[in-house]
Amino acid sequence: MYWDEKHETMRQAELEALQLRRLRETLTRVQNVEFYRDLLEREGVRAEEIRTLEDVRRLPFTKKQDLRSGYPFGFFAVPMRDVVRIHTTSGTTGKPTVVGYTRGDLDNWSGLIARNMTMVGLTADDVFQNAVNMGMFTGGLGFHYGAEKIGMTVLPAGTGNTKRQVEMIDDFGVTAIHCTPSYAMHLAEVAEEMGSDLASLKCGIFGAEAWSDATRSELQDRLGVTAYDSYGLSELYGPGVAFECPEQDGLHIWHDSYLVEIIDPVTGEPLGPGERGELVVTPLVKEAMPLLRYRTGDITMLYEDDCPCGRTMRIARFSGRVDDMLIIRGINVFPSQIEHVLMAMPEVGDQFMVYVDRGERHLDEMTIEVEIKRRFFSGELADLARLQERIVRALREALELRTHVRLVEPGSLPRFEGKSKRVIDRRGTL
Ligand code: DLL
Repeated sequence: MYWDEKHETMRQAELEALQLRRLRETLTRVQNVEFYRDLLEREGVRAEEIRTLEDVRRLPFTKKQDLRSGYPFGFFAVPMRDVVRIHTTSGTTGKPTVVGYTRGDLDNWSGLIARNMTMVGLTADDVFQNAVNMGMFTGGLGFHYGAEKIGMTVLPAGTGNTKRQVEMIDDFGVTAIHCTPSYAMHLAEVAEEMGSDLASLKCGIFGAEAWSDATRSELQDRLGVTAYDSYGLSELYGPGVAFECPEQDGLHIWHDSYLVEIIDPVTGEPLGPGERGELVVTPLVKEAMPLLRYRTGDITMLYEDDCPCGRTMRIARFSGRVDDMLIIRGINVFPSQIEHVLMAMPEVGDQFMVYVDRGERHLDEMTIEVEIKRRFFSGELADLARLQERIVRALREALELRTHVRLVEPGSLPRFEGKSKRVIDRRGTL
């Protein structure tokens, strides 16, 4: 099922012509932003020189720090009276990144989300619970207007009050839910405690943070849904950049609206299909805040082949962020690798926390607290010791690193309503 069949299945030549036209329009729009006027002049790049899609590589990158330096409205390319909405990122340090939208942007954005939800079979007959923060976070209003565009019955539930969320699913016959994968785990736990099997639910849309295939299996089993991965970032409108189809094998990125490159994060050189690197995106239809070659910091790769669903471009599920990478005694560790190992073990519960400390002799030490499922936790001490040793071994194989593992009681680690914060690095500044 298509929302916008023409754009979703465009063949190469036609697509490239559209991308190039839109890239050139974007180059005109960025001329209204002082930062870009100066940058392009400094780099000696003139818009007229961009004649093919490959020429995009002649343009400079835009980084998150650049956007911060323009706080609050320095990257707006239209007068404020044309900006009809503002969202911000949840920056944990310093000022957030500010994103502006024109009326045209809001229409484009909700159209992209409508594509996603139509792709997985949702229609005006569905009842949709939107269980993410409805405020400055783009996930809330982004999905709200996309779902309304399709004509779904929308519950702007927000986060928190999880028992009430479970009751709403049951009482209102909710068929589709949107939340972060960490909140979905918590919702499953509360529904089980309440004795609800969430019978009406069939579709789960989870995103805003990385989650593994093992977590997907668990969520599908416990919530009784088909779980789809949803990717986006505020700087590129928000959610709606890439989304899984019923094949659940890679995410479709809407390439009529986003020009995609994968680069080596260190050298900035382009990487080909099948090679993992940093996703760089030039949005092609953004009006209020056009960007050139935005470095997302997210790690993925292009698929080589088309999808059996008929849609073209696909990228792999995300394996982490360039800046999430922990360097422990010289070894690169992504939190997603830890999640992958833990979620594959049947005794392990839903939650874990990672602590990194500078230990004796200035060596980095990684300690992982792991919740164990109740039926295993009450077992013999010797069994627990064996389980702990097994986890240490599995982690050592995956990470090539010896870690400390502490098994903890079910329910004792923090739960997250929005994005999870599972890594606490206590080494101080390096
Ligand atoms: O998280 C937008 C969003 C809302 C996406 C709801 C999906 C669903 P930001 O708060 O700006 O925007 O955070 C963007 O979150 O650069 C990734 O690092 C991470 N992220 C988002 N979706 C995924 C995903 C929203 N599916 C940052 N897998 C991005 C892995 C994700 N990481």
